[in-house]
Amino acid sequence: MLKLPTRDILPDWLADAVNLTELAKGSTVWLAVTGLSRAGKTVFITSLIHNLLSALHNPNRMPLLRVVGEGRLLAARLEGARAHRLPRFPYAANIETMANGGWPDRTADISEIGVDIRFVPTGMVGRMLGRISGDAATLKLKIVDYPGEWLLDLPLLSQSYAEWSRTTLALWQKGTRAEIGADFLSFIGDHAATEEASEAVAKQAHDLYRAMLMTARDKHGLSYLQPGRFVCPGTIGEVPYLWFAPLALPDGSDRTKPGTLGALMEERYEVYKREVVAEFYKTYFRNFARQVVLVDVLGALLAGRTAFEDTRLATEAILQSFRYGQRNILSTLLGSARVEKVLFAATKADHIPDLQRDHLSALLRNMAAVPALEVRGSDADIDVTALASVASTLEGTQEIDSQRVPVVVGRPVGGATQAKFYVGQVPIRPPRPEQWGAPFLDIPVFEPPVIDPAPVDGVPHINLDLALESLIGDRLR
Ligand SMILES: Nc1nc2c(ncn2[C@@H]2O[C@H](COP(=O)(O)OP(=O)(O)O)[C@@H](O)[C@H]2O)c(=O)[nH]1
Ligand SMILES: [Mg+2]
Repeated sequence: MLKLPTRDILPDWLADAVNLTELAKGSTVWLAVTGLSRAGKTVFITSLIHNLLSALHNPNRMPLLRVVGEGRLLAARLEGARAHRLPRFPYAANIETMANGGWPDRTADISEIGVDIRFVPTGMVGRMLGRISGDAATLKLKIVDYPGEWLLDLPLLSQSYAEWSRTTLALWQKGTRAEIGADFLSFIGDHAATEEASEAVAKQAHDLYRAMLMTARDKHGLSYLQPGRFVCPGTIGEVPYLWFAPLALPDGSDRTKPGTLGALMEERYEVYKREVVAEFYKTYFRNFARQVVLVDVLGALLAGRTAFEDTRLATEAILQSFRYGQRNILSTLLGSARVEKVLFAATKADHIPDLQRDHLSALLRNMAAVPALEVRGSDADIDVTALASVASTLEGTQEIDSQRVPVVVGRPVGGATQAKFYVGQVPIRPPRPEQWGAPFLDIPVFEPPVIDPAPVDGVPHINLDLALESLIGDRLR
């Protein structure tokens, strides 16, 4: 058996290129998939896995993932079920549902699934290694699905209960929110922070506050909703420390008096920050070196001004979890661990023709004010794209007012046949208030394409291979 040369006698180019031991033994990369509810996380992961498992049979499905396009993929298979810390992502059930023409069930918790990818490393290093070890490399890709709502809690960590209450109430006392929040606002109007602490009143305030958040999300399409666990609780269940809500605190006071309702709320708020928010960042987030944040930009545009503005706020807030600018709370929680790459992706891009997809990613970039490359400093490496995990339409053109315009061709849900749809124009900047008069887009819900549940043909998609290449391509060289 040949011995591997030790690192310090290797030529520089080789020593720099790769950690040989790691390459020979296989290594692991964590890819977290996040985004607000309905952004497309479940469909993204299901399609990604199905296409990876199918890539050997149908390399044309993922040509821009270089390990596939360059013919270096040897095998991709699901990691066996082991005793994992996190629940397993239900890939098999999901692909079955999609093959039957449906969309997967709604989920609101964290889950995990692994794919082992065996491949021939690129270039000289690979050929040399191949000779030395007779082995290909294996990358263990660990994919985690977690609710983007949880990232909306980052600002809480640097806010006292009084500060959080003031900011939150200021937001809910305006516009549409004030209408949605009428019951809650009137209840806390009757219960001052200074009144005597009462378990029952605290719970009632919490229930009204939470009901208000759910209505805002489900009936009005709002997404900038805090705390994130009130909307997506995950597995923590109904623990009493969750039973808090903001209260109107007298101006200038940052302390609550012991024994008051305010003090009870404050105590719970602080436990929530410590046990839930900080714990999430310390236990999980720090391992997710690569992350993709999915945003349903088209859905937000369709939902109108208030919902769009709210998605913009939420996306901006989510971005903060990937910025380490100054010494901030995040650096303290993550220690030396860093998120290396983040891709912000506008999903469901199959609803619009090819020419509009650049507009869609430009809009996402402008919405979230993703910093330009030059000013990023110590942030994660942030990129933006538009994609469709499942393409339910094809491209076409149609004559409108004696002009040929690009359209999408698909079968609307419940419709008998395919039809052409001119869906409108995607603006490249967040629309100004006066621009919301007429709707920007008119998009039907399309039937998903025909899908084979066996991992042979894969799922038609747009840019999924490119997205994966930008996220983990460097680990498959
Ligand atoms: N046409 C189309 N619809 C999609 C796509 N991805 C998601 N959807 C739709 O969006 C819904 C929500 O997606 P899902 O993955 O469950 O969102 P999650 O809550 O982020 O996990 C699905 O039920 C589909 O109707 C896509 O790539 N194309
Ligand atoms: Mg889901």
